[in-house]
Amino acid sequence: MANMTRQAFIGVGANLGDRWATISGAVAALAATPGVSALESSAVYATAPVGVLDQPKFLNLVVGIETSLRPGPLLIVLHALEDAAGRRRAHEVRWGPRPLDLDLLLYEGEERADAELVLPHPRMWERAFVLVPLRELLGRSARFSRPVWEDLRTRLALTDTPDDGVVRWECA
Ligand code: PH2
Ligand code: MG
Ligand code: MG
Repeated sequence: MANMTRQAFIGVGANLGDRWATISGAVAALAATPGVSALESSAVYATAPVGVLDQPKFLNLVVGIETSLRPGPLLIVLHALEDAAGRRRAHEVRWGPRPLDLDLLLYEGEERADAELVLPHPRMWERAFVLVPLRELLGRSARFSRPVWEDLRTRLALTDTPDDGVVRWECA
């Protein structure tokens, strides 16, 4: 059977606890998940909070993966990693603080909007904390040059992203 691996991009964010320890642990766990391979990461960015302004700064990055998991099972993996980082979804404020947020941004060849998942992510084009790392990763990695990403690359190149409040972060 033909190789059924699909590429996907995931937005990673954290603004509670030891943000870098949580993020690096979760990215390593994602890379080690059966059905996930070839993980590549953008740089890490310190970003001013969007939505709810009165909360700690976030660390954000974007990772690209290849996966044999369909979007639904991949989403279950992402939620399990958020839970393992101590996230208590039922108790939190929308756009409020969280120890870990893993958002499925784009999944190769997939457009959908249902109760479970909306793809592409409906707010990604308004968010410099997504666009800046995504543009940086795509600009540097040859892996994500499949024709399916051509429109994405073009749109990223044409989109003027005000990137105030999004600063490269050097891990200690
Ligand atoms: N996530 C949110 C709300 N606001 N702001 C920044 N800077 N980074 C985020 O990841 C973020 C946010 C909800 O998921
Ligand atoms: Mg989010
Ligand atoms: Mg989320």
